Amino acid sequence: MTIRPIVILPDLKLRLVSEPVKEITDAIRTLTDDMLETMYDAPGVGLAAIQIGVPLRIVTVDVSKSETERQPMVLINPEILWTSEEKRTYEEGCLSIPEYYEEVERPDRVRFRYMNLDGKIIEQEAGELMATCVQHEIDHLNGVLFIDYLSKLKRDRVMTKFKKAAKREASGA
Ligand code: K1U
Ligand code: ZN
Repeated sequence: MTIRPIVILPDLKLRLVSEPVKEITDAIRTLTDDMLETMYDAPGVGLAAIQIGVPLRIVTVDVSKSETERQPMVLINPEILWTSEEKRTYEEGCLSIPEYYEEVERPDRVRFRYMNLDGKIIEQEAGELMATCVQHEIDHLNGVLFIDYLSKLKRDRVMTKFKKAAKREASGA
């Protein structure tokens, strides 16, 4: 398993709409192993394939927050089927926007469908952090970032900060 570099804002790859996975191959299994390794190393509770530069509709999730009893999940071609009217607010972060956290309001509960690595289609309902995380990750598959839910002022501020950091990095300063 390999820890892969995480794509950071303002990289435009983060705005791509990822393609569905057509077949579960050894290459897909290696990719999902690497995604889990990268997610645990970060550390994060979720990761979308595009965050390591691969525009495929794959997400890894582990909301257990436990190093001893990990509960890794691999969601292939995940889709939201239903969202509750009730909303909840959670202070979100993003591995592609390091050290920036803001409260985001989203549906409190979701019902979603995905394929697992055995090719089985699974439907599941989730609340709490899992519901927030699944919505955040499926947004990544559609090129949407949590900062898109913030005011234009906050979004512009964070974009400017990360554009400046990328310029500094490119100039070697
Ligand atoms: O997709 C990502 O960028 C990962 C992101 C997912 C996420 C965070 C918060 C709410 C919903 C979804 C993260 O995992 S950021 C890191 C994080 O939240 C965390 C890391 C270690 C322990 C607990 C949380
Ligand atoms: Zn994210």
